[in-house]
Amino acid sequence: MAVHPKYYELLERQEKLLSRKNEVDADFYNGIYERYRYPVLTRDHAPLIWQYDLDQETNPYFEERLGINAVLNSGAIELNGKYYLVARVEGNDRKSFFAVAESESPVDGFRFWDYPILLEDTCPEETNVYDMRLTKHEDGYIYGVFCSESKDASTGDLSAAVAAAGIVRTKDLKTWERLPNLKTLRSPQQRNVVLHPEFVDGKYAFYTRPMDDFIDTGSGGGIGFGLCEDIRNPVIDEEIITSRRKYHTITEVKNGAGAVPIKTPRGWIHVAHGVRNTAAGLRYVIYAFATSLEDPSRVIAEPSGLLIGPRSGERVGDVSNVVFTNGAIARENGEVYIYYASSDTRMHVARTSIDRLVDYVFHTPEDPLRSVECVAQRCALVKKNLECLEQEGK
Ligand code: M1P
Repeated sequence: MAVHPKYYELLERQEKLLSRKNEVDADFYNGIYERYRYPVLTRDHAPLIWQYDLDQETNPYFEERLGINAVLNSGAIELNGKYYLVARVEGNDRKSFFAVAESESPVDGFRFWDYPILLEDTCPEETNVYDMRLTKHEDGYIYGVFCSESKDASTGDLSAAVAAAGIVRTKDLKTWERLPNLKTLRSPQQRNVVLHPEFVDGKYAFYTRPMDDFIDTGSGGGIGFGLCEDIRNPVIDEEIITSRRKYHTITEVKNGAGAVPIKTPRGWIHVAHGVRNTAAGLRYVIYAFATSLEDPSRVIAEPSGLLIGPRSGERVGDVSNVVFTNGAIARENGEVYIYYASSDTRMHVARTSIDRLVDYVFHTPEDPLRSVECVAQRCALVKKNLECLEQEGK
């Protein structure tokens, strides 16, 4: 066996990308967070050994054998001072899988480990897996909760599918134990399920997203919350709704939990996604809300509108006009990194802090839900500002 010389050429080119330093995008300001100029993971970050047969004899034209189409919705975690993204990698065959990318820095330098994660094959009907949320739970495990998708065999519709929440756990991101999929007795389908990091009333607590159907949430009123006694036999009987979908807002069509909630002195801060319909199709944005420390299902603050929307090149990709998050890292020093994918194609990072997020969530006005009241809200701000400027003599 001899390695094809083209491999070394491509490797050198990829190395330039992997070692590129990221920088804050100076063209963007909102005071709440900084955006970074370059994506942190793209399909071009995928190891060449995942895609090419390097052997010159069996691959004389050095053709891609198993291409990678996109790297998107990644869970995120800090462990022993390093940063890890468990990315959703989508092959050219449309199947997604999980792979760990590691870095010394939260904003650049992410490199995939040699092997993607090979999950235990415990669900013969499962066709696809994606969007893992990583929870460092107080029971000592790191849990990965993801969407486990199967064909809906009960109909003749070839596209019909069923979404459920798959669960794995690990201590080192290397060895993964698969647990049974979560059963929600009152909701036929589930996606965007997130495990809360602490026990609630001595039980495992999940944010859910009850759905009647694979795409439409139907009667599912928003982000749900339910308790489960035994994580090795995970069943949720009752789900209550925490962050509700609302008419003529960014969550009108659907919403879903995103990153694992971040604990702050004022409450749990959630970064989630909201979906509305437009003439150009569904538009996904990221929004935030807070729930009570005493009762993490009770919303105590919900600022109006979106926190992160797709911008410039982020707007275009496999599923355009989408930003989606399922991972954030809150560091001990108060910095927070929100990892988000744009247009189901690539991964980005935004930097903020606990203090700034708390200020944003608790001091941004709520959506009064009607134009006339929104204008009144804005006029009150203008009036205050004009008075402020007048006092300064400007
Ligand atoms: O294509 C946008 C997103 O669509 C789904 O989100 P939701 O369940 O809220 O519709 C997810 O499949 C997600 O992976 C995807 O990014």
